[in-house]
Amino acid sequence: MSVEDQLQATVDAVVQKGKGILAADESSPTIAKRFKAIGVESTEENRRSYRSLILSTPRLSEFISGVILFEETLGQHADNGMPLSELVAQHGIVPGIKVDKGKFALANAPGDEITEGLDGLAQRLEGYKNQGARFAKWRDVYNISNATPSQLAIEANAEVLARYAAICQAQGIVPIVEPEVLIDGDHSIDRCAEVTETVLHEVFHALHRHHVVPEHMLLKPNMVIPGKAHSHKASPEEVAAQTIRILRRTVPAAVPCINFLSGGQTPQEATANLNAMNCLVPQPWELSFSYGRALQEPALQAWKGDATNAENTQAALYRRAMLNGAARSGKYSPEMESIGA
Ligand code: 5MM
Repeated sequence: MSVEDQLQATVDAVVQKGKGILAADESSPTIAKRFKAIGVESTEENRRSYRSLILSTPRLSEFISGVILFEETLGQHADNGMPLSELVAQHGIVPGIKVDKGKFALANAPGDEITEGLDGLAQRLEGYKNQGARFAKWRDVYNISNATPSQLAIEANAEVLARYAAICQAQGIVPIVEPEVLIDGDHSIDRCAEVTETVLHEVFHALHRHHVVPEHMLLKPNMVIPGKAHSHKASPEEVAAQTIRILRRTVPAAVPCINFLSGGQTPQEATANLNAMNCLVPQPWELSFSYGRALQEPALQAWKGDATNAENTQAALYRRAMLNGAARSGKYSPEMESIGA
């Protein structure tokens, strides 16, 4: 199969009506934080056992078409001895891999960060592909304050994101491009809109400069929402209107799907906001999810590191995936939250 055909086949498999992506690619410090909140030690075996449990959730593929894994997970095995990436693929879910190496302070830009991991990326991708990964993910972050993000940070991050995406496509790996404007702070929804618009403009200019094919990538942006500490809480309709306004100004119609991150919203908020967007007039792209916390939080709470909670853990994940599957076509309602809970 040609590289183009490989990319198209992966896009077709991941972008499906009523389905989205499960982000299970927490790096070691992040998963340690999530486990600490439920009183579980982050050992290699606990991480394997938790991920084996959620990835074996029966019928998960009804609402999940792709899963993003962390490098360690790609090399781990399920309880039945099968490599986790194989288990996922056997369930009809496409395995993907987080390939960035995390964020670091950006020199000469106080308060800004830059994501690293480009060195040796092409070689690493070859290995990940042999282990079953068909798409990749790279996350850039932007902190909002009076002075940040600086133009320097916006340009530097866009450049690495575009280089990453170009390298992925050359290897037949579909890149998920994730520029995340963080929810932390007391900024207004208008300020989030302004920063998100500037960031996305810069990202798509860089992608164009690096000849990234928009049909063969997925965008994973933040929604346009007020900062967590802001006095005003936006309704799903307001979030939907502001987010779509910014995306229509910045994202080419050729991009097949926009898979939002949840970014610290509660699971219910993330579902309601996605639903509100899918209630608006049809957009040029599909609007879906690639949630980490908003899909996994109830499952982690149900699990608490105890194998006897396995069934409830899988039920909690399945339920959240189902509600987001409904939000994918504007068919979710808050009343559905109490059904079967
Ligand atoms: C699941 O977490 C991913 C990896 O994050 P770290 O590098 O901080 O460990 C993260 O990129 C995630 O995929 C996105 O932030 C979306 O997850 P949320 O929880 O924001 O939906």
